[in-house]
Amino acid sequence: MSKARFIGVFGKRNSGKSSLINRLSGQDVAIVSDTPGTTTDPVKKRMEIFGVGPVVLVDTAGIDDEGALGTQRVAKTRQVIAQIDLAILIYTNNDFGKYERELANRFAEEEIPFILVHNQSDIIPADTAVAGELAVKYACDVMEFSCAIIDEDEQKSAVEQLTAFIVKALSASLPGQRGMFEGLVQDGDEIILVTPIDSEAPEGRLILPQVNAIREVLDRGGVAIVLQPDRLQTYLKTNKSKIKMVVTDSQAFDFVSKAVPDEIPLTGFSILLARSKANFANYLKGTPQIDKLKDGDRILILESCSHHSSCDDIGRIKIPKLLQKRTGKALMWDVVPGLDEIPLPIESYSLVVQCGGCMITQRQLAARLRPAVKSGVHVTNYGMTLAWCMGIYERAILPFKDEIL
Ligand SMILES: Nc1nc2c(ncn2[C@@H]2O[C@H](COP(=O)(O)OP(=O)(O)O)[C@@H](O)[C@H]2O)c(=O)[nH]1
Ligand SMILES: [Mg+2]
Repeated sequence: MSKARFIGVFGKRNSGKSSLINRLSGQDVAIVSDTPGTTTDPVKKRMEIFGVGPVVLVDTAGIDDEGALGTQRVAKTRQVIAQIDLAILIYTNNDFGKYERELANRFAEEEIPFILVHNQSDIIPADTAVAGELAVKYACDVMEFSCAIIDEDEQKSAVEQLTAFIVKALSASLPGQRGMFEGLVQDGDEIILVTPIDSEAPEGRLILPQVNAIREVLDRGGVAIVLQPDRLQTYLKTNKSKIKMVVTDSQAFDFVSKAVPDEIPLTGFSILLARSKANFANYLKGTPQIDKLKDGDRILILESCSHHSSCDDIGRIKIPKLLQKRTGKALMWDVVPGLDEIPLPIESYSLVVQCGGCMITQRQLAARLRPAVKSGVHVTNYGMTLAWCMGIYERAILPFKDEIL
């Protein structure tokens, strides 16, 4: 999962979006010009903000473009909004009109925190009454800014003020991903991590969920015992009483579940990973619905990284095959990569299967599934679907049964 937080910079053409991004990042990354609509593609600038970590500033040039067809503009706005953790909305000339109000309402609707910036205040200063009203109406920070200040100290303090608002808004917003082992490992606990080194294992290294699991067990003061399936039985024979939990690769679940006595909690890396991200409670509700699918039901598969061919295989081939086999029903499929438009109204689907989401942020994941969750369409994800179809789900979620709504 990408750890960076995304900040979208919105405002009418020539309001100073690119200039503000340059000021914030201290570099000339965005093209600044007097000709409206100069930047047509969203420009992304990565930077570090102390207290937040890596952020990506997204220049949303073009989404106020009256030349573009209305529907295109809306789609583009929707795509940007789906990606961001925070919005900065620029207005000038004390004019908070239809365009600004619509955006502010969208942010509120999508639960995206935002900051209002009155830019070009060197030309027309912000009317404090207007700013105050906006601050109350939208319960957000409003600040006066100018990208044209020449005095370095003044510029620095304005940027510091804006940065402070960003830090405040981001730390109050949706919490970041929680740990895979949150609430599961305490000081001194021994956790067995079963990691088969088979033909599917990459050459010379462990895969990321395994590496993260080891690191997190250590961070939590636990003891990580990493072994291959064939070592498990022998190890358990002498150390059983000390083991707090066993985590295994799903592929080895069958074998491992026979070796691990019922009194020791057993789960899978992919389940822990799903638990660490948005929507786990919804997945817990949605996954068992797989067995209620009927002939002709339509399944939506959301593949968040359109370029990752191994995930692609899971979404396009493995999951449909397994679901078909498990249910024995004639199902229909729509596979949607990236942030592409979903072809049918969300209510047309009986189940939404989201990929693991390792390439997107927590908020992007939550935003992607929000329409389904809001409409009461059942949702699950790749790892939990695999577990269900392999018949290992019940035992694998047992350690989290209290988290089921
Ligand atoms: N005087 C003044 N000019 C500004 C300010 N911010 C931006 N500009 C100028 O306004 C024009 C448009 O700015 P730009 O950042 O390209 O706007 P964008 O279309 O929203 O990205 C450029 O000529 C900038 O130099 C400001 O605070 N004060
Ligand atoms: Mg621009």
